[in-house]
Amino acid sequence: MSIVTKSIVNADAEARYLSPGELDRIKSFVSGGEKRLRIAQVLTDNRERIVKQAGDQLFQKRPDVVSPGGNAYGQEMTATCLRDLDYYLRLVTYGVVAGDVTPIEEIGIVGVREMYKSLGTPIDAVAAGVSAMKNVAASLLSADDASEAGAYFDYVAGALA
Ligand SMILES: CCC1=C(C)/C(=C/C2=NC(=C\c3[nH]c(/C=C4\NC(=O)[C@H](C)[C@H]4CC)c(C)c3CCC(=O)O)/C(CCC(=O)O)=C2C)NC1=O
Repeated sequence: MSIVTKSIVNADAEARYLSPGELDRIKSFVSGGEKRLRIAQVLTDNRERIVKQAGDQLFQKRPDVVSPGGNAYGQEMTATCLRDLDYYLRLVTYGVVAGDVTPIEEIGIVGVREMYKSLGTPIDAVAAGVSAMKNVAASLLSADDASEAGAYFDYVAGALA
């Protein structure tokens, strides 16, 4: 939920007008809108490159995951692993656009620890893959935009670490 929807739901629950504090937060959300959309556009346009390069970096750092016995061993499993990175990049774009980690949390974090455990997927390696995406994305963005986007990658990596 974006700050706009959230503020309206809260205010209406108390049948009141939006407070000055809520209006201030909405103002800063709206004025940052262009920047958030610009970042989401770059991440979306470069998704294949971000996922591919991050995957290469991850498999160099963690050759165990793509070695025999590793969870992402074999063409099909490696492709599924890269698909998961693509999922998280997509969720990061949702967070960037909403200016809020809630969509990321609800779609991709709740219950994920148990899920990866049952799949035998080393979750710390997924987190390392997300951090690698953060670095590749940063190379495509201005320092200021990279720092804004970085917060969402960090949120995911932190939640998976
Ligand atoms: C949008 C929210 C969402 C997420 C996050 C998600 C993840 C997800 N990853 C899965 C599998 C998987 N995920 C991986 C990923 C990896 N293995 C590794 O060693 C690497 C560290 C890592 C890549 C970075 C692999 C290899 C599988 C297949 C495991 C198997 O089938 O044994 C599965 C099991 C079903 C399937 O294969 O599709 C799910 C549900 N699905 C979703 O809908």
